[in-house]
Amino acid sequence: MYRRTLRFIEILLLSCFINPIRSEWNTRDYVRREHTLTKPYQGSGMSVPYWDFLGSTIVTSNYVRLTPDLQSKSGAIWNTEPCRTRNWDLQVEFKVHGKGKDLFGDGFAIWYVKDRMQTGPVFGSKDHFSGLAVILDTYSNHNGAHNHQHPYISAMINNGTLHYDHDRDGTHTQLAGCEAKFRNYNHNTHISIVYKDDTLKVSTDLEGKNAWKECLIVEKVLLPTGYYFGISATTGDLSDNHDILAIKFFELDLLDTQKEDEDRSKIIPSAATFEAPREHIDDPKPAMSGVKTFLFMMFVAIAIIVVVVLGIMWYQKRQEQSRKRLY
Ligand SMILES: *[C@@H]1O[C@H](CO)[C@@H](O)[C@H](O)[C@H]1NC(C)=O
Ligand SMILES: [Ca+2]
Repeated sequence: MYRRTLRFIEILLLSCFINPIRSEWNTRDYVRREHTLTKPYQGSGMSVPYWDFLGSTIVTSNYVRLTPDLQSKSGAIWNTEPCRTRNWDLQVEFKVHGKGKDLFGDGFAIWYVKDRMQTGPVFGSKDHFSGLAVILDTYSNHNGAHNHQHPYISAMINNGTLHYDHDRDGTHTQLAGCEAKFRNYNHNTHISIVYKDDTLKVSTDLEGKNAWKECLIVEKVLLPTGYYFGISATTGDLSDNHDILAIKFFELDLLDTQKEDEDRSKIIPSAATFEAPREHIDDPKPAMSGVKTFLFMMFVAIAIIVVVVLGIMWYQKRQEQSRKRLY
């Protein structure tokens, strides 16, 4: 009771001060059971309604583990029902954890794609996919520095022609991304993928504060209806437990500008801001070194002193002259 009261107050405070709050409390949105995975996972018998499993995936009463914290594992879960909804919010509660302090990997990917149940090299799933991938990459494969840190979350749209380049952590095909430290928390972590009005928005709740933090937002993203949701993970030389605790799918209202009977099933995945495979651009030069910064600050300080001293001298001289004029 005490906890519930506390939580109510917390929600009240959060809804006053933090925007946007987790849409879990947005009762207008409609949960679709056929794209949702919640405890208890198993129905009658061993099967999990609406979800199929691949590879190293195991189901316990508390989590669905895509990979254990062991080398060279690969697992996935795939929704059995195609998504017929135009505007949606897919929220995934997950936990990535392992013994590795500095070395861990590789990460996992949340899919909305044409072909389900395909194994492959992109976090355990098929390359040259058709649709959307939201990639939670824990390991930097790139030799030399990125201009961002890992773990890193990125979004990629593919019409089947693009290759995900692991050696560059997909930075050359991504739409957008953000750094996100989502490993080894005691509490569970959440990610929300909202596709609404042809805008893709990815947010995270990693602090356990029940508030979404925006990771990336991309406009003019076209995705068809009729694709499948899935989540896949891999480990290689490095490993982690990749656990999924819940998947919740919310159907969002149609906008006034959207027609109910519009056929969206033939759309080819695309994004207006899409950057086609581009030449490798060197990372920007590191900022000034400590010594350089010190010298620069000293130069600035000396310049200021000189200006001030000259100013005082000029002022005194002017005072003297005006005094002379008075007499
Ligand atoms: C698929 O994407 C590539 C890369 O952006 C683009 O060049 C090509 O025209 C697209 N194909 C179709 C059929 O949209
Ligand atoms: Ca990587």
